[in-house]
Formats: sequence, structure tokens, C-alpha cells
Amino acid sequence: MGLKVYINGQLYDKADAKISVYDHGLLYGDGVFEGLRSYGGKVFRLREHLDRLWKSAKAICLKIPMTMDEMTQAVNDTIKVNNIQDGYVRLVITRGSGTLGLDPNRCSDPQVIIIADSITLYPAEFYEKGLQIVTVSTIRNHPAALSPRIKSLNYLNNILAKIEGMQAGCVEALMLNHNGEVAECTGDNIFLVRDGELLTPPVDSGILEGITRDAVMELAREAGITVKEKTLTRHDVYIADECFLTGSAAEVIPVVKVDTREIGDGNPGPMTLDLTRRFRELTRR
Ligand code: PXG
Repeated sequence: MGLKVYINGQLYDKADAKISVYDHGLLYGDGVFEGLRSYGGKVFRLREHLDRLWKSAKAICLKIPMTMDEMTQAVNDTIKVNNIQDGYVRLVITRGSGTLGLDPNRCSDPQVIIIADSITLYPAEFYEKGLQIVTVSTIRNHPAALSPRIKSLNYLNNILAKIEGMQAGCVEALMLNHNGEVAECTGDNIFLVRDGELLTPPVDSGILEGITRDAVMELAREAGITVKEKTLTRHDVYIADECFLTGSAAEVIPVVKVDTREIGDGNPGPMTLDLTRRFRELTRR
């Protein structure tokens, strides 16, 4: 039996799961999404993801045509019919099909799509040895143009940065904001360790408020580590003792080189390894 995709309350075979070419999600990237992980058949921090989804939708004046409880049920049902244990869930809300013009008011109903699939992880080697990343010239969207806090279907900013990173031989890329400060990576938040403290850019630096970022800050505080949301520059990255990234897909992954410069001693650091272990425990318990 093949994969089943949820669209507006119905399940379709993957090959028949289709959306109109007039949907403004396709025509203009007009819509919002979430990427979630499930562990042992249970979605990690589903409520937090739904909160963020609803806020993203509100920010673009898109009304999600169901309640959070209904969405919770739909997500869990979709995971169940697809027999997903450790997997990936993609939630997409599009503006709906409309006319060939920007006006969102001329669109039909928003389309609700839920895909529950398996997940392709970074190779284990990346977690053991750590990633090498580069700072790319593509800056993060100016918050006054399109706030990075909105997880919108318009991801070209991140994709262009990703392409730049890949052309430099890296699977992730560090993005700065319009002030030249450290923001985040293309699909991951960034953390530094310096003098035993955990540092990460504040939301004001123009980043997505990652669910994994929140979880890691909580875990660190529980472990008695001082956590500071602080404006960071590339200088801070270069002099850091440790560096790691967080995201639903990547979880916690060490970074050992940025712009060909070694971070710390060039190996994943002790706090990174400790927080990786704590995060695994949190998700697998
Ligand atoms: N920054 C950006 C720009 C992201 O897109 C994160 C940080 C990490 O946030 P979470 O909430 O996941 O800790 C993201 C998340 C995908 C995919 O399929 C992308 C993300 C997450 C999961 C899957 O590309 N981005």
C-alpha cells in the first residue's frame, strides 16, 4: 500500500494528491508551512508547531479553515494510516486557487495539505565529525520586507543561500541579516558556546523562532548552563569554543569549520555532545 496524502479532510494516494495550478501557493508562494518530526509515531512538540503555523497564517491574513484540535487529529490520523514511526510531517496551507492576479480575496478556500513520510537524515558521519559551513553573500530577508518569523511558502531567500553554500561544497550555509549580524542557517538555527555559556541570536536578529532552538535552550537551562540570546557577529563565531545547529530535520548537529576556519579545536565540543544527548533523550523517551 502506497503513501496517503491528506488534502482538505480526505486521503489520496500520493499519485492522486493534487492541487490546482491556479493555487496562489504555486503562483505566488502565497501560503505557510511547517516541518515536523515524529518519533515512535508521536509528533514532537506538535502544539508548538501548530502555534507557529497559526501565527504565520495570521501574519499573512490567511485563515486556516479548521481548529487546532482538528488539525492535531488530522496530523495524527495521517501518521497512523501511513504507519509512520520515526518520520517527517509536512503541513502546508495554501491561499487556494484564484485568478491570475495577486489579490488573495479572489481565491477560493485555503487548501490544507498534510504529508507524512519517512525522513532523509544527514549521514551519521556529519554528526560524528561535525559540519563545515560557509557564510554566504545572500542575506536573510529584511524583516520589514518578509519577516523570517513567517514560515511562508516563499523560501527562495533560503534556497538561494543554500545554492551558494552547496557551490562552496557545504550542505548548510550561514546567513547574516541586513545589519551584517549572524542570523541563522538556511533551515537551521545557530548556537555558539563561549566560556561555558550558550549563545544564540535573538529573534530580533531576523530569524525563525525554531522549535528545536526553544527545546535546546530549555534543556541547557535545566542542565544549569547560562543561555543568552545575544546579537552575534562573525567575529563571535570565529572565536567561539563550540558551534552547533538545530532544526527539526537536523536535530542538533556540530559545526567544526566556518569559512574554512576551525571552531575551537576543530572537533565537536563537549557541550554540543551533551546537548545532543539530552535532545535525543527528550525526543526518544
Ligand atoms: N530556520 C529556518 C529558516 C528554518 O526553515 C529552522 C530555522 C529550524 O526550526 P525548527 O522549528 O525546525 O527547529 C527552520 C526549519 C525542510 C525542513 O523540509 C525545513 C525546516 C525544518 C524541517 C524540514 O526543508 N526548517
